[in-house]
Amino acid sequence: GEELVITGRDGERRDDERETPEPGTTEPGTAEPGTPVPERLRVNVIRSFPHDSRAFTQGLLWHEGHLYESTGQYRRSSLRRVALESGEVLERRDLEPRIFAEGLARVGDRLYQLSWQEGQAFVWSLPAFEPVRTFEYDGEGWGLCHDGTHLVMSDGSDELFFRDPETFEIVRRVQVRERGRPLDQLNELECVDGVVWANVWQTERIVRIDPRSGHVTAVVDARGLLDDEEREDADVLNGIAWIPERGHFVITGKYWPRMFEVEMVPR
Ligand code: DDQ
Ligand code: CA
Repeated sequence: GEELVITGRDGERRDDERETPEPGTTEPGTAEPGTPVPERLRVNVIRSFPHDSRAFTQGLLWHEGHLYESTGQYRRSSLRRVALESGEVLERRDLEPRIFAEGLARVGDRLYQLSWQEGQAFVWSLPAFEPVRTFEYDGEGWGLCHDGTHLVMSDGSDELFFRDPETFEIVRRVQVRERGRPLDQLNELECVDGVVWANVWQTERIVRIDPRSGHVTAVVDARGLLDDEEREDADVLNGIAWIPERGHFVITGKYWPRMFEVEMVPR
């Protein structure tokens, strides 16, 4: 017969996860001298919405009532305008098949879209989604956000790179440290009010980074968003967008069938 499965849809950790230590973390209270002990947060789900489970989400942001999403994979990468409540794709541009798209950020009426290993960033116009220009860069492209002055970029390493949106040149870089230890695999990013939120690739952890010092000041346990059935064909959590009008985040993942409007609350 069918088993009753209690899911974490409400953001509460399930019984089987309650005693499981978070991967890659140490006991609370231990940190290298002079480094902050991160605040421990979890997600509280306000609502959830459908998400295109064929979207390999690599970048997510909110602007004037809509979500904008970059999706990856060779031959299938795209830029999308998405309705939050229905998950409907309202506008879509497909990238060249050789491009594996990554992070997405908005600067004024321009969207900047990274590629994974192709060394090119694509600039699109808003609202028309017309290609504007391309920048070249060295190394990999992972996450991207705009802090009001610079583009903040991750590349899978333990550093964040600050780029001039006019030239795409690196003007500053900072090493990210959690309790004094390097933290790499920083993937999708979200710049919010002077801090940078990053989800850590292949985990259900989201960290809050002070971009001046590189210190991780909070760690969010985002486990338990998808139920067992939804998780079957889903890949990793990836995609954080801040909705200022609601004071909430939207979180989804690669090939996730749902997205979640959440608030970060103390554990
Ligand atoms: N990244 O999103 C972590 C930056 C890259 C994810 C790439 C996942 C591999 C997909 C298969 C690659 C086919 C060549
Ligand atoms: Ca984002």
